[in-house]
Amino acid sequence: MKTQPLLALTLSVTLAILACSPAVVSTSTAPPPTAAADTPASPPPTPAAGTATTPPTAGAATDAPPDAPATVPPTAAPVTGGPETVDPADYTFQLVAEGFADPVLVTHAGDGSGRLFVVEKVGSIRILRPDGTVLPDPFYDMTGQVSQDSEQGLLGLAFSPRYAEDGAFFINYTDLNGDTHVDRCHVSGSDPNQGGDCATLLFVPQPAWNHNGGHLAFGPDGYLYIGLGDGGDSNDPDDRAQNLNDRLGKLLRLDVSGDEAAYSPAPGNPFSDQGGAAAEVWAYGLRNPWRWSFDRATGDLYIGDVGQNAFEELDYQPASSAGGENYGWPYLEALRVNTEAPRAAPDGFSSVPPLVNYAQEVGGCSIVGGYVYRGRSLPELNGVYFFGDYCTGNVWTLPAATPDPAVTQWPSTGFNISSFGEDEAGELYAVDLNGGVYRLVRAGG
Ligand SMILES: [Ca+2]
Ligand SMILES: [Ca+2]
Repeated sequence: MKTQPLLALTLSVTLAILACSPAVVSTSTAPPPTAAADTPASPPPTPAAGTATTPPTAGAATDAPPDAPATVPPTAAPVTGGPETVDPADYTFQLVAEGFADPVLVTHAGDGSGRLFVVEKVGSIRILRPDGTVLPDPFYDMTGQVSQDSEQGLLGLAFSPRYAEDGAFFINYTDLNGDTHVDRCHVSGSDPNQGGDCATLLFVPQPAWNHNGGHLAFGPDGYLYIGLGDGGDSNDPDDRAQNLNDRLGKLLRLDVSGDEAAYSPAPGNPFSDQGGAAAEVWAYGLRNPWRWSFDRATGDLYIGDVGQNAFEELDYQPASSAGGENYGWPYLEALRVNTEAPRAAPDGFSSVPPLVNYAQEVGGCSIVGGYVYRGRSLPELNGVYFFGDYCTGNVWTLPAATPDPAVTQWPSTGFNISSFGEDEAGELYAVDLNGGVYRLVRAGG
C-alpha cells in the first residue's frame, strides 16, 4: 500500500474503541459467529441469527499494513447526536409488519401517500400501509423471472424524485442467467397500488453468482446512483473493481431524466473524458456495496462495503465530492493489504480508506450501510448515522456532522439485518431477512 489522503487517514479508526465505552449495551456472552469464507451481502439465514456478540475488542491494527494509521485509543465519550446525550438502551426496533418473503429493502415513494414499499428478494414489491397492514396484491411482481442464489434476486428499488408527476420507479435485479438489470418501470395510470411496464435501461453481465451489489438511490443532484459489486467470485480475480472500463466494483451515476428508453452518463462524471473508462463510473474500488445512502439533510454519502474474510468497512464521501474516489478493493480489504488480490497494487496506488472498519471476528460478517436519522419523532437523534451487520444483528451509530468515527454500539436487533430504510418523514426502519420490518422507537414508548 502506498500513500493515502491524510485527512481520510485521520478519520480511520476501528470499532475497537467500543470496547471501553460505557454506552456498550450488549451483555451476551455468546461468542461471535465465525465469519464464513467469502460471506455474501445477503446470505441465507444462519444459526448465528439473533445471537448478540460480545463488543468488539480487536481492531485492524494487527493486520494493518505498516503505514496504516494508529487506532484511536479507547474513549469514554457519550453519544451525542442532537443537543442531548442519548442512551442507546432507551430505543428499540419495534415490529411493524412481518411475513414478507426474504425482504431486502424498505423505502417510500415520496408522494405523500405514507406507503412503505418492501422489496422481496424473490421478486415482488409489497405495499405496507401507514396503519401497518400489507396490501394483498403486490405493487409489482416478477417472481419466477429472477435468479435466486443467496445474493441474487430483486435487490434494489428507487422511486423517481418526481414520482408524483412521472410515476417512474427503478429496480435492480439479477435475471435467470444471473446478470444484472436496472429497469425503469411505471405506476399504473388507474391504480396507484399497481406498478409495471418495465424496460431494461442498464444491463451488466455478471461473471459469478455473488457480489452483485444491487442498491439504487437518487442523489441530491437528481441523478440515479447504482451500486455494483465486483461481480464475484472471491478476491476479485479479474481485477474488475480497479478497471475503469468495467462497470463492476463501481458506483455508477446516470441521468435518467431524458429519453424514456435510455439513460446518459450523468454530466460531470469523473472519467467521462478518459479513454478506456466507462462514462457511467462515479467511484470505484468497491467489493460489494450492498447498502448505502445519502444524508437527506447534507447530501453526504455513506457506503457499507462488504468485506472478504477479515474486515467490514464503511466508506464516506462528502456532498462536495466531484467523484472519482478509489476505495481500494481488491488491493486492500479495509486497511489490510489483501495478499490474495489478483496482483499487487501498482506503484503510486492510493485510495480512500474507510471511515470505520471492524474485524469480522468481533463484529459480524457483512456490513449493512444505513441512514442518517432525520425524522421528527426522535429529534434527539437528528444527525446520527446508523449502520449494522447482517450476520450478528449488531447496530452501531456515529455522529454524521463531522463525520466522527467515534462509533457507539447499540442494542443488537437480534435478527439478520438485510437493510435499513427510511419512510417519507425520515423515520428509520430495519429489515429482517427472515420476514419482519421494524421501526426505531423509544423503548416502552
Ligand atoms: Ca455476480
Ligand atoms: Ca476499501
